[in-house]
Amino acid sequence: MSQDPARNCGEAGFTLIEMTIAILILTIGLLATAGAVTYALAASNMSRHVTDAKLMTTAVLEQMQTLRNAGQLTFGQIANAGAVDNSDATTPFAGFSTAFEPVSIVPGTDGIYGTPDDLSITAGADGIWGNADDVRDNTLARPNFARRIEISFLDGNINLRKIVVTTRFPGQNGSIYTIAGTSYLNNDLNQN
Ligand SMILES: [Ca+2]
Repeated sequence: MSQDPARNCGEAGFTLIEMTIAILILTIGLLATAGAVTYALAASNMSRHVTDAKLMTTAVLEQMQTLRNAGQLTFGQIANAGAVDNSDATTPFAGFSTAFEPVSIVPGTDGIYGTPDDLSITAGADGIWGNADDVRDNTLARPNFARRIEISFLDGNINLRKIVVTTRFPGQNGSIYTIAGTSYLNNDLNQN
């Protein structure tokens, strides 16, 4: 009975060197795929941070209009600390900080985002919210994000405010990025 030469060839299998080369090629391919997946995840993460920072910026810009329209703050009170005019207000307001502050998921007892009581869960021994003895819960803040609110008179017009909100957020490789939004608010409930 004669043997099939082609079958003999098939039974010889792969040599060690062939297997080594095949594994090497497979490993290079897997490493390249892992690199692409890592890059895609980093890009996706960055994209999410940009979107969140934009929302954090516009949310505070829109809050200012709501505060004015709802009468929660008077036009004179929508200002940074030190520039607040409480003369027409029933409830005094200390003003918004000009520093970068943590971005809280809750506005605190005053219902206003961007004030010192945003992270407070109790008022502390003095019973006054938003001062140094408050008990704060830092887990209410979005980690590595911070926001600044700058309010000025536009061109010296006392009936027109310029509001610039800047949100700082984490970028790739430990870098920090910022997004800023500007809006204008006038002393008229019927307009923007
Ligand atoms: Ca607050």
